[in-house]
Amino acid sequence: MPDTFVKPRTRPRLKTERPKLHKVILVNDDFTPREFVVRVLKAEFRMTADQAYKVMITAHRRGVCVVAVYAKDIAETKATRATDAGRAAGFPLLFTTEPEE
Ligand code: TYC
Repeated sequence: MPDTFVKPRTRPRLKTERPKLHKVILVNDDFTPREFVVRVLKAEFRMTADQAYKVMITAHRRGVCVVAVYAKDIAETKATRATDAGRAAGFPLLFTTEPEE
């Protein structure tokens, strides 16, 4: 066999890795009004007023709160849009993403 020959894989892969989901995380700050955070959560993440309030107040008290999980590109798009909504209104509101374990 010439040494450039690559032996084809004969055994099927045992595991098909599912793409990881990514968390969207809301980060607290001292400047963005609570009502504004709630409004962005409702608009961008389709939350009820009740759900949005609970996420906002958790981030306010603990520093961060997981908002939702999505496929990577969707998580990043939503985090960017939500962060941009804050910036457009002059607030330092921040949403980040990170892969789930
Ligand atoms: N801490 C802000 C305030 O007291 C409210 C707030 C909550 C801001 C959560 C950001 O992610 C946040 N006005």
